[in-house]
Amino acid sequence: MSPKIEYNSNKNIEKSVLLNLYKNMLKPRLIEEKMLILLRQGKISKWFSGIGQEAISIGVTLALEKDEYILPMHRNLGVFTARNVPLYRLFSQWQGKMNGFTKGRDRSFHFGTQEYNIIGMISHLGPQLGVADGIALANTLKGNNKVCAVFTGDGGASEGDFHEALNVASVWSLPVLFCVENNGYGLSTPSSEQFNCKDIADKGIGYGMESHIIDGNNILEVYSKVDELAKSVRENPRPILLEFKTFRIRGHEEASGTKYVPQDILDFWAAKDPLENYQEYLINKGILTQEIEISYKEEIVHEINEHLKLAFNEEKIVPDLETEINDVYKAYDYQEVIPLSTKKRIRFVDAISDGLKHAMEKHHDLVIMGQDVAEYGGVFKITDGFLDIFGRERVRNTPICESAIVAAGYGLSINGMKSVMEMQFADFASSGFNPIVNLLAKSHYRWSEKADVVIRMPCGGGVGAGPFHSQTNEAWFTKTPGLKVVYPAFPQDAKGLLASAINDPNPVLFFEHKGLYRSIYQEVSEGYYTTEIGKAAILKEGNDMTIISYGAAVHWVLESLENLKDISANVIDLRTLQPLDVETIYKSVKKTGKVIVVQEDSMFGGIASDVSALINENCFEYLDAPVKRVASLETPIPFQSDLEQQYLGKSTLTKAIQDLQNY
Ligand SMILES: Cc1ncc(C[n+]2csc(CCOP(=O)(O)OP(=O)(O)O)c2C)c(N)n1
Repeated sequence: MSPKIEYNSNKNIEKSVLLNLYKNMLKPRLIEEKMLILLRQGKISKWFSGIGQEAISIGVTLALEKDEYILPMHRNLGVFTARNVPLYRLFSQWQGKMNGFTKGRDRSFHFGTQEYNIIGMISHLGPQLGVADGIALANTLKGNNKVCAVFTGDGGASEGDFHEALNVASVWSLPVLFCVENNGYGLSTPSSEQFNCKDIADKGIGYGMESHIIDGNNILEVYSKVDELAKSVRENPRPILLEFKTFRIRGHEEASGTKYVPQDILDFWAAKDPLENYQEYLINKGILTQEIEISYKEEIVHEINEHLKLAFNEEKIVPDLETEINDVYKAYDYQEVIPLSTKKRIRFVDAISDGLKHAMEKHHDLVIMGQDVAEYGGVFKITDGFLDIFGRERVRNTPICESAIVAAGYGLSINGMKSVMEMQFADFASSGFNPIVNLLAKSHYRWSEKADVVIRMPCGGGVGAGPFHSQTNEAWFTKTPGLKVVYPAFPQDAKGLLASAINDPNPVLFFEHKGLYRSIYQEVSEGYYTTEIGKAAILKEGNDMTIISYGAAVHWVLESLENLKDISANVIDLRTLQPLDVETIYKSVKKTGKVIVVQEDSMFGGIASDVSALINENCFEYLDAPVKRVASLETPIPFQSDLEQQYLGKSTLTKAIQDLQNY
């Protein structure tokens, strides 16, 4: 039988390399064959087969240097085996055991390992591509001439994340190989229902990006083409789109089968099996002998069996509550930098700008990314003049690609750098929501990897900006374990808390109320200092009641109390919403016995509700009245000023305080 794949024998590849490619392809195939048996025996739960696609994983991985990052997907077992990840660790990972990579917290290939420079996927497929942008950006800024490869499928390539990541990579000339495995189907959906151009490679034109079509079943073509392109990208950094034509010969996952795939297509691709064809080729060339074949198989099967034994013999994980809770955030030793005594009266907006500038001076690996942040200085002028001081590499205008930029921030973090992303308006975080709540928030818990990213969130109403430029959407994020949420009300706090947020290796959403930017002044300490995250401030001492608030609503409270001189309230500014300073809250409530929690956001599901519930659960015996919440209407926030004033909870606050006093 002769191979159904044309191998170009002109390629001058050494015999040892030819055999190495074969052995490397054989390994994932033999592992998979074993896994399919274990699946039938009910010993593993789910399997996404990459049989028939091994040439792509192996060719790409072996063409890259070992310290170059690869971001694989769910069918790229070969990436892991070609990087020599110990098999028992993979088997433990799939069985949810401790020797895996996620302490049993995530399954299959949903993990990364810095040791092997492999960054695994989250289920959402597309965000992976933006992470590669960030990793590549860090490589570029370090000037290390490294390339990075990221995988996706023909299905994943339909996601907005694909568009955003390619667009950003092209605009920034990032050294990324975007590897699309076009295997004909995304679950049951054929490529013809997934996209409407002839080849996925055609999409490169739209991004101004070089692209190539490669026979993904031909290991020699994959390896030599990727090797050639990787060398070229190291010399001349740029993104390249690679479409690997291949086929998913088994079901999406083992349980789902392939009934929806016409038999003639399956037969066609079965004949183009990358391993069998290459084996034939090597035998015909006299390079692969029966002896070598047997020795490879014996060695690999022995390794599989030994490592399986290790994994099966490993104890099941015993849940430990404290470990689970503690691993949500990366442990971090807060370093207090005490403020200087010299102060200057400045606005809220100036304090944030000043804090950010000091952080840029302190951290040479800190990058600012955001729309219009460079020459224009950002729409609120926070980064005005930064470009001249810190240069274009560190103060980066971004395309309108929120999702890719959040993901890129994560990629920068993975590759050892820090970033602050300016969300132009907090409202637009909805366009970057997935990477915030799934990539950044869950990273440390899932695979012990930090997400050293701060997202600045200019937010809030009272400025006549309508439903899409006025929301205060902190509750979208406080509910997601793994994020820290900071929300200052005063310039001195804003400056110190921003410095701390940037020092903290965990992802921080930093809310800045735009109504405060130019209306609130304070004597603010000069120079660099930090303010601890997670500590509330007591603004007024009093005994009649506790009033708890944060952000602009703190100023509503102070204003109301100006007109209620006979009421002595203990006023707490939370400053941080996640983690919440419950000690300060409980201490005050136990002293006063009455509480109002005030938020600018609409009522249901907000911070006030949770603070109220915590007080009820923990301080019930001390309460002399029901906990009162003051918040805005259960409508979107309207534009016209009278409507907006009616919407905002501010107008109901004074009466609420009086009612509680009289209760
Ligand atoms: C955002 C998102 N939507 C839907 C899914 C469910 N899903 C998982 S894999 C998959 C098909 C992916 O197809 P493709 O990218 O072509 O990769 P393949 O499985 O063919 O290798 C789908 C629909 C998901 N994981 N994430």
